[in-house]
Amino acid sequence: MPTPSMEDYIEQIYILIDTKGYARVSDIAEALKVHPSSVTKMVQKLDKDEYLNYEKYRGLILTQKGNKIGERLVFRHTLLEQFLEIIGVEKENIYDDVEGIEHHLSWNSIDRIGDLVTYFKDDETRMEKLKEIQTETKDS
Ligand SMILES: [Mn+2]
Repeated sequence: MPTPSMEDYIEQIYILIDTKGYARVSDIAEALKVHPSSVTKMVQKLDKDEYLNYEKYRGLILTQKGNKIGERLVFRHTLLEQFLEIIGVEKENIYDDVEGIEHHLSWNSIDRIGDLVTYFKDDETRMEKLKEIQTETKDS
């Protein structure tokens, strides 16, 4: 299993490749707000653990294993954003809160949160009922 830090890298690399077609060390450093030398170090570790293939002057590609995990990490992040939005968390807090909790939940918890998100998305009246409660408790 990748560590929380490895997960952050795999997630960002997956997003970069998905949106730009490639992930450069400098882009990863910028996305994660870390020094490029830290990226190089981590990328070498991820290469060793077979999440990606890295060649210094040719860039990097995710292996099948890295790609599969990247996809799940992005799914998890998006799901948790939806969850926090449903329970009424202020928009400005959502991204940072997800970054803070996403590595610390079991896949079991993620799946059950997924059920809850589905429950509210399936039926607009459920969402409205919850919103009523949120409005009542907002300033208490
Ligand atoms: Mn994330």
